[in-house]
Amino acid sequence: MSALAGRVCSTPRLAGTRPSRSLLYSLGGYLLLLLLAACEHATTLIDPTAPADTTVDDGTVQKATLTVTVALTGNDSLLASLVGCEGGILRDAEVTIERSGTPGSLQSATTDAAGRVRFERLLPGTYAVSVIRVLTPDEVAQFPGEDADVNAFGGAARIGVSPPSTEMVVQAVAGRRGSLVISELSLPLPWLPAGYEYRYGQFIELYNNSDTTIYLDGKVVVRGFINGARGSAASPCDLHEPWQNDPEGIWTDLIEAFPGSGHTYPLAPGKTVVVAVDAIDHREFHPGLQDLSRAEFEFIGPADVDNPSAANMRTLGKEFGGGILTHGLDFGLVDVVTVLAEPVDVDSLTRDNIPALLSPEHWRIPGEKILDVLTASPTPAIEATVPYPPCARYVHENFDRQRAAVLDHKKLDGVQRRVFATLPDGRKILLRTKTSSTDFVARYPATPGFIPD
Ligand SMILES: [Ca+2]
Ligand SMILES: [Ca+2]
Repeated sequence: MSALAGRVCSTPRLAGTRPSRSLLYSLGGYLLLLLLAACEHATTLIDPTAPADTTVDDGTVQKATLTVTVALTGNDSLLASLVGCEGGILRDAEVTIERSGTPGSLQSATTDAAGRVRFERLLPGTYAVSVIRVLTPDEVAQFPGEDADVNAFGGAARIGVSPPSTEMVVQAVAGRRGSLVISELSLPLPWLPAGYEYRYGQFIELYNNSDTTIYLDGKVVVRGFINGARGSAASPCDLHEPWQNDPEGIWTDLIEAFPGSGHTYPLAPGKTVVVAVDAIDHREFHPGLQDLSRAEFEFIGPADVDNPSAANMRTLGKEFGGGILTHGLDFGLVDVVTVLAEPVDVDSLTRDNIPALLSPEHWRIPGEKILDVLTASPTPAIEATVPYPPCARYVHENFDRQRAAVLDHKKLDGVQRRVFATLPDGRKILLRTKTSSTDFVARYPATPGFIPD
């Protein structure tokens, strides 16, 4: 890897340091971010000259048609029949397709009465297909009591599309609203007048989306394995695919647990809790940041502020060393895999060494422990400037069907889970279909501690 990357990696990125502005600008913002993200774990660095897949329509490629039928089986089929979708077929579902390695190739359409949709004039290639039909509260009211937590049908698959036509069936399943969910993640990265980027204003907000009190004690907040989110010649997507696309769970080396002995930290239905990287008033550093001094919890690193009124999260995974993790967990710069899970005994988790990482040891959070997942990537406009294409999947579709392309760190906003319904007493039920692209939107400003309408 080039001397360029070496210089970037050796540039400290701590608040209070002032890396050369000319160096930063010469690289371009997101290229820099990518390199820094890679440097966090000293992942094999990326050849800046490697082209992204920029296949274009030059008039010589034979085009293909893709027909998608959305089907349901078993109890999910019975539920669908209660909302007008007879015969194991899902009508009025939004089907979205995206060609692998081609940012900006998203298309979507709605299924007809036969549960079918057709896309014309596609470039051949591998396509990610996702399906969602969000139910209305009136539709959910027709379900039996044990299925009152269903709020959508969704599904996903990948398929190779070739001329002249390809047909496929996507199985959709009922999505349930869950219990403790991620309601907001904010990853602001303002450039301060003093000449550096400030990254400690991050927070995650969780929400009790169920009807009963939840105890946070021991539950874990995890940064999933994201260093392989983008492919390059030195670190192709295939290399990390077995860990990224593991149907059994989500791999991580950064695991943070709530303190408490079992019943110390109750969270009532409809209530939020905020975990800040630093529980301080960040407006002191930039007016667009948030006052997180009343956050209930904070992450703690080796060179950190410690607000005594915010309980400290416990580090169960890799200890934070130096570099950019000096203030505790950091949710990421370019791509995001954030996982919420039941308490885990790290010593009993499945371990593995993931190749091409300086810190290869990772643990697997098993699927049955996972409560909620958010996967996200930059907005399409920013994605178009990132020279390294995202890999097909950041996690297996068992956990999240499609990432939300919403990240823009300069906007200082929050990636927020959408409201599905509001109960007569005002309590909000949030949308959870296990499809980040459906469930989350970016909103300015961030709203730590409350759910906006
Ligand atoms: Ca901290
Ligand atoms: Ca909020």
